[in-house]
Amino acid sequence: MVAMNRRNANGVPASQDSVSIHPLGSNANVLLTSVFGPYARDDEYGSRQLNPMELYHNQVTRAQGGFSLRMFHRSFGLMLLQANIDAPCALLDFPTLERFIDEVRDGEYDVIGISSILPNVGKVRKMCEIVREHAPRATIVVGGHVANKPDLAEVIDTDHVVRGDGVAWFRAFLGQSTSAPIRHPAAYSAFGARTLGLTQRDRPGDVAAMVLPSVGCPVGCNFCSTSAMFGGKGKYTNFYDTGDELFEIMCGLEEKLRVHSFFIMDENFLLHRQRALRLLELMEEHDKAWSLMVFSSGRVLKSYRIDQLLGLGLSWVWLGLEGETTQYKKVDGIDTRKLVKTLQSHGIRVLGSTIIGLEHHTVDGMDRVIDHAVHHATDFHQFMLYTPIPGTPLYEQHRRQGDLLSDEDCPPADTHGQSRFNYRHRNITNGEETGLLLRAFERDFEVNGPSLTRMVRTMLTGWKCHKNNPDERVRRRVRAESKPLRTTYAGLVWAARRWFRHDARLVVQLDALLHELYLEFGMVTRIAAPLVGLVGYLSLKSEEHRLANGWTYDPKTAYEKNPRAKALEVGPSVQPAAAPQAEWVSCAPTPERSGKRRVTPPSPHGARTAATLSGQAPHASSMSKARV
Ligand code: B12
Ligand code: SF4
Repeated sequence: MVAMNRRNANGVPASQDSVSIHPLGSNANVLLTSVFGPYARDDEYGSRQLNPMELYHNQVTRAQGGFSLRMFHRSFGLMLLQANIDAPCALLDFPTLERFIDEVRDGEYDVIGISSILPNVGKVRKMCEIVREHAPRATIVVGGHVANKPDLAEVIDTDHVVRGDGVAWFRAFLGQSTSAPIRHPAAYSAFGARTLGLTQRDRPGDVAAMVLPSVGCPVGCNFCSTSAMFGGKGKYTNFYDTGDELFEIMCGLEEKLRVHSFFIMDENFLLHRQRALRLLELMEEHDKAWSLMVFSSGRVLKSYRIDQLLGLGLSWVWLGLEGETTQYKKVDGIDTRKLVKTLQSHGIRVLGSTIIGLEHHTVDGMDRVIDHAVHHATDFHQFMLYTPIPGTPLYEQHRRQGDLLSDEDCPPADTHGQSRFNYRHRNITNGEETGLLLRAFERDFEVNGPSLTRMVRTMLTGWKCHKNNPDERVRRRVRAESKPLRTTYAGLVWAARRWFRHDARLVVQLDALLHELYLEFGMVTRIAAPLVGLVGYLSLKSEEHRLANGWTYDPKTAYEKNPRAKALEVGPSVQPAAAPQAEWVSCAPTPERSGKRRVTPPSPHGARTAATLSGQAPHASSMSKARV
């Protein structure tokens, strides 16, 4: 147990809202870490087999067996923090418990920052205990979504809990300028991609770069923890205010990582219309045929013309469908099925997201809810339980109603949206939600087949529609994206056709798709599909066998030091001479860039301006600005 006003060995007060500069300032030796694994198994610290460190297999393709899309994503929040810390700073991502203990014991750290979401609070508790035991002088800082847990300071032993943006907080804590431009980490969006039992080699050019324009979302849906975390309705934090800044960052990433596609990690990227349209202008001006993958709400998406979306290179969108007859304005009055169809007709792959267990849902009515979702025939479909997460208006509502379950009755480790309710639902009362959720995934797979073949169908449609688009940029992008349709993807459809040979309905669908691919791409595809397909099919058989035997997939540990931390290895005397390293890119004009591109000077009203509280309390959530 720790009171919020405790002081650690360095004399730094524990506080949530204010912080004085660390005594060592930007000479403090910092470790940033995510929570420890292994993840995809049940254990005493809160790992759950049902909650692997994967996006698709966790909550999208989880019922698709060997066809499930498996991949990992780095802890981008931590990477962003490291890129913006001038002090010596090491980043440990996905450690094992043993590796974490070694690092804490041997690393002589002054500050240890732990990032976590709520379900992993048990791991944070254990990690804090380890730090107190092996590095008692270190200051512990805990951030990320776990910070919204109301009683966090009572259940873990930490010096600081940081809610909201950690960049501004850390800069102030280490005595750095809080108004400097935000450096952007140079990171791929995913690694270890695997399907049908085949793990893709992570080659530059095959993977998208991660882009972090903003955090938070001003729409403020009642259940949304990312919106709540950064201020809720009307609020968000921009790291890059303008299309010019973002374009500069993306050019830097393109050059550094040799990518042409970008995963935009922004909860509602297109909502920032001026920024998005300026980005489009710059892409046209500089002839960039980039592909963009974004999250967007339906209403915002509909506010753009299709030529604007195509011009922006929109190739994949995560769209909140939420459900029929919901209260959410973002889908109000929108025919979401029609919207999905329109997007797909232009080759834009859609990941639809549906909530199971809304207030009015009942056990008897659930088939209708599921059918409504499944009939969208999105390329991917996420189903999630309606879950009140601390910090959200929905949580507050249930707290007032008094129907939340205690941590004993529903441990945080099981409150991840794929297992059970953490409150007493009005109509679904006997734990039926677990089965209802699974039924949704299974029904979607049964009716629409594997997501990967759906994606192939959408891409083929896009190819046919835009291979001769008058805009050369659109043509170039569609051609580049469609290349694998001729071989790898055709093989994938062949393998699926063979796998489902006893399922008359899917056979018809897959035969038609294969036939269309042959017609479009001719002999090469007719030869490649069965060859690639057979390899895929055999590998799929082994994968299904492995899965049946309980095989799970976990990310490898990553460990990176910034230049000053590297210099510490050689000895403190060389510290100031540490070579500038570029694991990040910046939109600050540099001599070699400023001549090439038009760069808007950083806006005086940006997130960075909000951060000029210099040296004093970066109450993280106060960084968000009401703009919408
Ligand atoms: C990428 C991602 C993942 C990756 C995880 C990658 C990883 N290495 O951790 C994958 C796909 C594996 C994943 C899995 C899950 N995720 Co997830 N995920 C995200 C996602 C989409 C993006 C995170 C991100 O990079 N954001 C961008 C960065 C810049 O923002 P940030 O992480 O919030 O970091 C900022 C601050 O939080 C803060 N900060 C962060 N860490 C620290 C540390 C310190 C010391 C300090 C001071 C500050 C600080 O500063 C950062 C800069 O401003 C978010 C949604 C979102 N848009 O944020 C959900 C989200 C974090 N995930 C969530 C959930 C629930 C899960 C799952 C349980 C799956 C599920 N059922 O949904 C699993 C859990 C897996 C596990 N076993 O732990 C929830 C968390 C809810 C909560 N309140 O705890 C979120 C918010 C989505 C949501 N709205 O439901 N996820
Ligand atoms: S639109 Fe999406 S990101 Fe924005 S608040 Fe609603 S659920 Fe969250």
